[in-house]
Amino acid sequence: PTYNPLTAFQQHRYEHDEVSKAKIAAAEKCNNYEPTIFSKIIDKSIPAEIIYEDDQCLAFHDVNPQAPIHALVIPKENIPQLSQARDDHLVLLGHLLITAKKVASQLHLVKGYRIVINDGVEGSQSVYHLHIHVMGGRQMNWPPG
Ligand code: TR5
Repeated sequence: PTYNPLTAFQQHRYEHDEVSKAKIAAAEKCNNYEPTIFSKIIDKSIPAEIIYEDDQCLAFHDVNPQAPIHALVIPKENIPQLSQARDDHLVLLGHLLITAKKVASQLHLVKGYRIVINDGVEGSQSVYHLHIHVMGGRQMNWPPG
């Protein structure tokens, strides 16, 4: 049987929800490590407002910001989602987090900020290339929706 990320109940609930359908389709694709839009941002075939780049990662402004400052930090290696990261990604994952805090500092988020990683369908992940959200410039609410 093929891997189904949803229970039958959730599948039914989501049946008429186009957004959820798209998320499910994306979640299924991620198992094939298919390149996403972020691969095109990495190879510069699609433009992005780049904040920081090195040999391992890239940081850029989110195209649909959910806060006055909303940046993304992504590895150049295509790891589809956090739950698919391996033990040997330890140093890379640390590098992404350190980069996220440097980006926050570079963007003057001196009063604090929110770091988010969405994973999978129930985590509302929509792009299956691992990314860290760096959000700030307003009071963030808790708990997140
Ligand atoms: O929902 P998750 O956690 O997967 O977050 C994906 C994020 O990627 C969202 O916040 C989107 O707004 C963002 N996104 C999607 C696209 C995109 C982008 N950020 C910058 N540039 C983008 N391009 C060119 N194309 C996208 N489809």
